[in-house]
Amino acid sequence: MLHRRQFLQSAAASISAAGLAGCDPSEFLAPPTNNLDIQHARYNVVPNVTTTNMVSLSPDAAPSVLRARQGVPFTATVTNRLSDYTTMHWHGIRLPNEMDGVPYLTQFPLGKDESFTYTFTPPDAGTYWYHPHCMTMEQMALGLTGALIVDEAEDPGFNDDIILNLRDFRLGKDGQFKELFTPRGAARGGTLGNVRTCNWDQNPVYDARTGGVARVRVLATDITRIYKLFLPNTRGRIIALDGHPLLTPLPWPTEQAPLTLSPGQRVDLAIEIPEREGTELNLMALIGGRPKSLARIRAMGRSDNRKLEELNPLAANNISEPNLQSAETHEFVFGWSPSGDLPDNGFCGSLGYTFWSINRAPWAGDASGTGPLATLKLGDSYILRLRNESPNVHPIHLHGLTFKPIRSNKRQVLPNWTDTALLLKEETLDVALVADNPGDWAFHCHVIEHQKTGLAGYIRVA
Ligand SMILES: [Cu+2]
Repeated sequence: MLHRRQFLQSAAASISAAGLAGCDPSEFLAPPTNNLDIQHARYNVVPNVTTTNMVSLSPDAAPSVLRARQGVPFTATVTNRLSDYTTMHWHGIRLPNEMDGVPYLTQFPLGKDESFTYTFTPPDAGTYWYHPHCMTMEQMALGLTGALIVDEAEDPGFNDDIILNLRDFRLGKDGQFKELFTPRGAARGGTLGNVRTCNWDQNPVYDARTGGVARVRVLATDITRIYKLFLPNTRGRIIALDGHPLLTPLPWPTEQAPLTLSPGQRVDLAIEIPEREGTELNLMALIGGRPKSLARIRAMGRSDNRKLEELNPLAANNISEPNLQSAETHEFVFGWSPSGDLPDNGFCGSLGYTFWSINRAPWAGDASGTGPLATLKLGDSYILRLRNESPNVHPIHLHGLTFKPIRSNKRQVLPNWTDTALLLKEETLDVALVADNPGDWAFHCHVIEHQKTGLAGYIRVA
């Protein structure tokens, strides 16, 4: 094995050799490895008060935005500096099963000071995110939810690329965390936070080129809240949902008809920045029926005089179209479970009780406990019939595969590719996919208290 110094010397030698050849030395360096240390952090979420005991990738900042490029290998070495176990999951990315970060299903959880190197080549460009998949109720609630941006192979030509990671925290008057979950919350819609943030700040402002066209990526990484979003007095269009360019257009959201973004979902917006420097646009949400500003975008600099119409549409990601004629249907019933104690079956934490089930069986959440809910044949098309028997809504997330809603008994659905579909009360939603990625893929509600109290399972593709 090379020692670090020898490695540096040999790297320097190759750079100087490349330099002699008259080439750009940076072309000869391997893509950077992301070294991600999961650790405790302190941060002023509320001005002048330091919230301690947060979880991030650095001691004093929100989880960093990670960037990958479509079709180029991405590597991240994750080291656990916490005393609890953990893993990292890459939400929405179609990757090899062993890189999916689901404890026991795809890997063993990482103990203190243990590392795991995740490496995959993202096939799809767009807005994705990362979060732990072990001790999720604690580590996500304490802050560890970050953006993973997969840049298009060709630059789509925006003036700015603004990332708005939305989430709440449950803080007391002293700025410290209150109890993160409650049986009452878990049995209903989940336990809501009380401090709304964007990138861990309250109603922050970001600058964008005056008169330019900005790409604004909004990520709902909260563990509970379903956002109802709109941008008043803003000229824009929705260009992608859950990572993928739209196949069917979505209307521009308004206060009367806001865009619903449930936990796990992302939306990409193209926005015209006003022509007058200093003008602010607001990303708003209806919270308890009232409009609240979550983030602001301010026009700065000399005008670029651009219009939305100048933009080329984003290039489609290459996703196989399911054959609905040959597709077999599998039904999944999301409902209650007899309330009871759920034994902790591993190192990834249990809330200690169960309220929910898929196909009548509760599952411990982060860890595999029962057999697959369904086994799909590699390469075949399927319809997954998601049937909600409960009076609550559930954002249903499937790992490793991309699907599209095709019909519902409750509403007209728009067939856009996704990894997370919000299932309404008493809705039966059919989604279609090609089972083209082999492995055991976690399938669960993204209201984390639901996931951790029974609403989780996995689907096998073989
Ligand atoms: Cu749920």
